Amino acid sequence: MFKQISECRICGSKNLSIYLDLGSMPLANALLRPETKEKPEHFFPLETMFCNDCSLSQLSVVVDPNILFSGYAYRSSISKTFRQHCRDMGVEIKKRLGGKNGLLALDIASNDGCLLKEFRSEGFKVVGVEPATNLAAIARADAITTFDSFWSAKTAENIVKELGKVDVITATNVLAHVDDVNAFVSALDIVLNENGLVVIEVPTVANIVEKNQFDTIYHEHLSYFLLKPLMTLFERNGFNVIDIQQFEIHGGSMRIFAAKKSSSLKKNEITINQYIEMEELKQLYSLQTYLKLARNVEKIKKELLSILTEINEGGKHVAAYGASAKGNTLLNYCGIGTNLISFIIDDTPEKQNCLAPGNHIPILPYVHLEEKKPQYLVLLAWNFARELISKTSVHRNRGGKYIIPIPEVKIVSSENEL
Ligand code: DWN
Repeated sequence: MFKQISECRICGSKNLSIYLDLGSMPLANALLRPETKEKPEHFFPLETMFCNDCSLSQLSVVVDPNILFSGYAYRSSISKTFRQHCRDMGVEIKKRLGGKNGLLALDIASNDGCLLKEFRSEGFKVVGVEPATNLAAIARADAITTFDSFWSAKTAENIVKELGKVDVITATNVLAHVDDVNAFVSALDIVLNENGLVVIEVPTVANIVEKNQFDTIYHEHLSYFLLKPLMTLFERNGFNVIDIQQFEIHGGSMRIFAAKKSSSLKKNEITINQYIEMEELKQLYSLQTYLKLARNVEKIKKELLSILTEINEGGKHVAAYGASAKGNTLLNYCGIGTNLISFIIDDTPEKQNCLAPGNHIPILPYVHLEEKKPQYLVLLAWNFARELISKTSVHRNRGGKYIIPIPEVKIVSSENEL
């Protein structure tokens, strides 16, 4: 079900140091469905290692991707904020490719077609690759051509055979989930046109370390990238990183643009060098920087437990919003269960009426918020705090408060206090 990692997946070094051990944890998206509630849960080590040679952070184990991703409960399009992010990306990429209509866009790990629907409305022809058959079916129902498989050279060849080469490849929040990153990147070369663009989005390690986002660590996320190791990876596989942008989405993401070494697309040397300088300035190439995170994680655990205990002992009722994967890392690491949080609201149909993995907190539809009227809502999807607060006026108007757990535990009454 899983394998131990002893070499860095980017540079092959064995000089790896564990800097954060979150213990034995269940799979963050392995919700317990009513029909499988009695089945035993699988727990795996959740340790993060730093490569002392290329600075890549990576988990010490790789869980079989077929276990992680074949039936997947996460839908990208649930969040209005993320849909807008995809729309803006479509506009940006169309501009970078000369503003033409009819270009072919491939999204790898296309989920429910969220990004491709926005690209289609920007005038792209679209095709997706999605291994979770439940999500691929949703995308196809929206007339999005979707290959239900993992990304591979074979999948790339099949796309070229059926549709020809593509003009842009997007991969948002997927490269971090891949064990053989060299095979992943080299397969891009098969399907991309000579002057095509690769667009990769991954969580920013700088934010994970500086903003205590340890809940972003779970078994789906095998790697936690800095720009420097990503450049090494792409250059080794026939590409150059030609630009980089940063976004707030998902707690802070970097978007890197890559092109074939033979491409005529221009490289933005200044921006790339500035970003590398930032990584150096923040000492992100030094193990010491990461060792601080462990201390901050303990602080968050202590503060969150004490606030929730005090509220419950005071006879008040606490629920949560957003049955996110990150939320399960947070709850399970802090040992929080139904003793402190009675239920989690989530708008994802596939998650409702399930139990969250490990802590077994019930996940319920929004209507329960109005029925059960908790005084506090822990925003487990704190990365969408504004969106969640704006849609819970019923909770706010009765004096309900929000607990934001990351980057430090705080209680707010409205989005103005974020
Ligand atoms: O990398 C990944 C990120 C991008 O998404 C995947 N491995 C899995 C997933 O991680 P996550 O579950 O921590 O992501 P989110 O997007 O922070 O999860 C938000 C949760 O909150 C989802 O279950 C949907 C839910 N939600 C909701 O019910 N109503 C979110 C919003 C904005 C809402 O309005």
